[in-house]
Amino acid sequence: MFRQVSKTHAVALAAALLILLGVIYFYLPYDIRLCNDSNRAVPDSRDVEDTSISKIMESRNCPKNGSWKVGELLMPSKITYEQPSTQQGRTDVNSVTNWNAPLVWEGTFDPVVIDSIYKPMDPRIAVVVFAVGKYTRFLKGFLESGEKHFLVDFRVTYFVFTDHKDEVPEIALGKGRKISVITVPSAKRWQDVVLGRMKWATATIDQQIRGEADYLFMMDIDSVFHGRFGAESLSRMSAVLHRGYYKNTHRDKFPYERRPQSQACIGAGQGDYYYTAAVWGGYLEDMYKLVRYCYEQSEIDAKNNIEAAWQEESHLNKYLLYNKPTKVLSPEYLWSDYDSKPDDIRVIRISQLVKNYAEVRPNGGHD
Ligand code: UD2
Repeated sequence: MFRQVSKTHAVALAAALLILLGVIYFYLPYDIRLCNDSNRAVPDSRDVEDTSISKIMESRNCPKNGSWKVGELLMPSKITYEQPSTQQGRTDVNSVTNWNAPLVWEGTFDPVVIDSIYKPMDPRIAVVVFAVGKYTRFLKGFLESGEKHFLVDFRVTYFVFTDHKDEVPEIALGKGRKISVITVPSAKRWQDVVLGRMKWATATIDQQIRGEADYLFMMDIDSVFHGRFGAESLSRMSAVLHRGYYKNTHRDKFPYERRPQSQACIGAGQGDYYYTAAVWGGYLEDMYKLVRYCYEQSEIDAKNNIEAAWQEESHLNKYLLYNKPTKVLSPEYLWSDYDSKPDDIRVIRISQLVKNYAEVRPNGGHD
């Protein structure tokens, strides 16, 4: 009898213990369950979307079955870098927007810190450039200088859209970097190339790039890199201040589209900054949404017999007024050989070339 009771008790006790262990396990912080590296905070995969970056990051040191939030700023231990200061920094320029996004200038970030955060993520970066008609002449300079300065040591694919496949030069590329050539038709008007970029990019992101990249940049081809254009430029949506309007220009003087008939219209008294359409980038899906938006809005305009003053740049500015960029890049991220360098531009990272518009464009003409 005694033996029977104790056996029943033992079974009940074991069951209770098991339940208790189960409860403790369930309520244990998720990072303790998955990862022994106490330097890392591993996000709770229960509220995390499964994205390609999170898949890449899973394969890093830590959890095999966890996932990571895109945009997290994880840093490996044992990196040495200068202590950041709350008192010292750039005082000649504003380095934060009024929606609290970083405004990136030389001196506002430590490349050692930035690289140690982003390089282990090993994101795939797509760069979409168009070289239609005579613009193929700019490919060599852009690509060669990109290999020296653009997200060096990152996986980069340059998607070159061109009507002259045979004019895409052979370039020595770094490890993990490639060129993918996409054929597009020639155009009679430069405006059609500029706007056509939105149409072709929308279709190609949808059909091809989506499976091959985590971040995407849209860039003008007639530019050359001169300095580091690194991971400090990466964010969900990064837009570059147009060099011509970044200081001392009242927003009512920005070259926004002003005609109410256009979808891109921005009224007086509105607007934050004037962004260039020559360099913009972000997470692939956010960029897809924006590129498609520019395409669709310009199509609506075309049906209404209107073309926005600065084509896709006008639609881009309209979108970014209501969907604020998560990083604003200073004009270091697109300067121009037309202008001399003012003191607040400490580094020219990429610069638009001087070109003979009448000679290089199919229908000639300046802006
Ligand atoms: C400005 C913007 C540009 C766009 C355009 C809209 C700057 C630095 N750039 O450029 O982003 O918003 O205005 O009007 O502010 N292209 C060709 N073949 C052509 C014509 C253009 O491939 O025949 C491509 C090429 O990649 C070029 C880009 O379109 O870099 C922009 O054209 P652009 O350089 O002629 O226009 P631009 O300098 O006025």
